[in-house]
Amino acid sequence: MRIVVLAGGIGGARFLRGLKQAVPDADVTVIGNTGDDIHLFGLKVCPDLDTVMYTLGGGINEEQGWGRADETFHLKEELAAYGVGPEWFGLGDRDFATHIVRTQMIGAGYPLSAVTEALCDRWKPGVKLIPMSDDRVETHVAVEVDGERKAVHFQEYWVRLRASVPAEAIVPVGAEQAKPAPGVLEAIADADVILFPPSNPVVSVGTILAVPGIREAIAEAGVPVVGLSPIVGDAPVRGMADKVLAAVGVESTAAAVAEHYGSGLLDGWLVDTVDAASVERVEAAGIRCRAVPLMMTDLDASAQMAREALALAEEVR
Ligand code: GDP
Ligand code: FO1
Ligand code: CA
Repeated sequence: MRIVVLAGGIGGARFLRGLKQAVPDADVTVIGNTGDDIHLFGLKVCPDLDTVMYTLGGGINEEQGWGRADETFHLKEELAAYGVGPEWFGLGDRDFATHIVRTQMIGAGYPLSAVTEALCDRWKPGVKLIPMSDDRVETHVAVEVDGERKAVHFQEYWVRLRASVPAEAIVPVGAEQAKPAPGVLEAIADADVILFPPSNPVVSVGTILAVPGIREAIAEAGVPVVGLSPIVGDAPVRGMADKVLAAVGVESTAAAVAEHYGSGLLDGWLVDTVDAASVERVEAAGIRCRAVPLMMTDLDASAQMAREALALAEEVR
């Protein structure tokens, strides 16, 4: 079975780990969000690609959900001693090596997709991980700080400002000009099923869908497209999805997120059992819906979610 998954960071990575346990023989292609990417200290950092790679490859900091296990921060401390920041972004020593290798290869002329493949040669995530695009796309957030409206990088909004200022607009800068990376459209066209994990619908899956051609390819693939809600009990399980959903005019409920994707894209949608009352509303929007446990408390729970998603895909096929 060929499965394509559009993934952000933590939500996508944890779901993928469950999917691999549920269907170990499946051929899984992950289209990763690169809108969170940031250039720091002359290095290119790809948080969502790395979160998927480290999580599936066994190198992730499990408690945090991002960054490396067993990490130290000597390099960051030394940079700070020179007065070189930003100090608000926590890059660890082990993680730095990934960004150095990536930046060196890009400097040598390799596209991000080839670099990602090379990094995955070490981590062996057991999936084919492809960035959504080799072209630079950077999510910016329009915020108002001290009465002044300005655009900040998504990482600055989330990590430095902790999403504490109202987000007024989300702009995936560069997306309109970006091309899907090699293999993205081919994987979608060859897929037996396409899954949206419980990733952020705006700044993860939304950014991937903003790359011209990807949304169209999914809609035209002619195979079941099934998503899992990242919103449980009218709130994100973690992160700032409620804030960025508000910025695009979508309420923070499992049903509203399904409607936001729409029946032109989604065939099936899973909501958590606490949101069972919203099943009717989602089905009224033309999307088959089931309520099942959606908390990824451990690997078995994530695997069961993956099985439910694949079962719903068979129902709508
Ligand atoms: P990020 O890039 O690290 O923010 O990760 P993603 O975009 O892949 O996923 C973020 C989303 O995952 C957030 O909106 C969370 O609400 C959602 N999420 C995290 N853990 C869980 C979980 O256990 N269950 C569900 N249903 N959603 C989750
Ligand atoms: N998240 C934080 O909350 N604080 C950090 O200092 C931080 C550093 C960081 C470094 C590398 C990396 O791959 C991820 C990192 N993250 C950090 C997570 C990242 O900002 C977010 O998980 C996603 O980009 C949000 O979608
Ligand atoms: Ca992300």
